[in-house]
Amino acid sequence: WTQERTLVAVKPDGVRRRLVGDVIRRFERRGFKLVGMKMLQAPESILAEHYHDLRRKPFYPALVSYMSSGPVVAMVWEGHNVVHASRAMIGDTDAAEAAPGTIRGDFGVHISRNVIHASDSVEGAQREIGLWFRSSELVDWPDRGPHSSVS
Ligand code: YYY
Ligand code: MG
Repeated sequence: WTQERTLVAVKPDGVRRRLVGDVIRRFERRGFKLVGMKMLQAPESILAEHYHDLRRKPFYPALVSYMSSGPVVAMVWEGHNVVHASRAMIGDTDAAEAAPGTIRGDFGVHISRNVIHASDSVEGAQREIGLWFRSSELVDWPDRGPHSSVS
């Protein structure tokens, strides 16, 4: 049982559409452990670093302005295989391709309004967690008892 952590963020459209609770519920139901969470108006410095690899894409300016259009809810989830599992839970980037039952398949309306972010690799997750959270904002609470995903 290798424990991983990943960065999940409900994007401004997801916050406006009151989807934060549904997202949290899905991750909790899956047995993942919430170890960090905050709401913030994402500064452009964080967004520029977060989407650094996409900076030359034609959609980049629109992406940064969308991500700045309202608050995001950033979370760190921990658990076995959580990086891969959370990508499966959120579904394809393009809502038109995302399977029903995934977050984007259920709520996404367009590739550019796809409700949620999740890191796409263990290395990417480490980088993104360090970008969005100070280590003092992450809580390593003991996970024992009947609701623990791994007891
Ligand atoms: O990791 P993921 O969010 O699924 O997709 P990325 O390829 O990393 O793109 C990040 C982000 O950029 C995507 O969630 C929406 C936006 N975007 C877009 O607006 N138009 C595209 N053609 C591709 C991506
Ligand atoms: Mg990505």
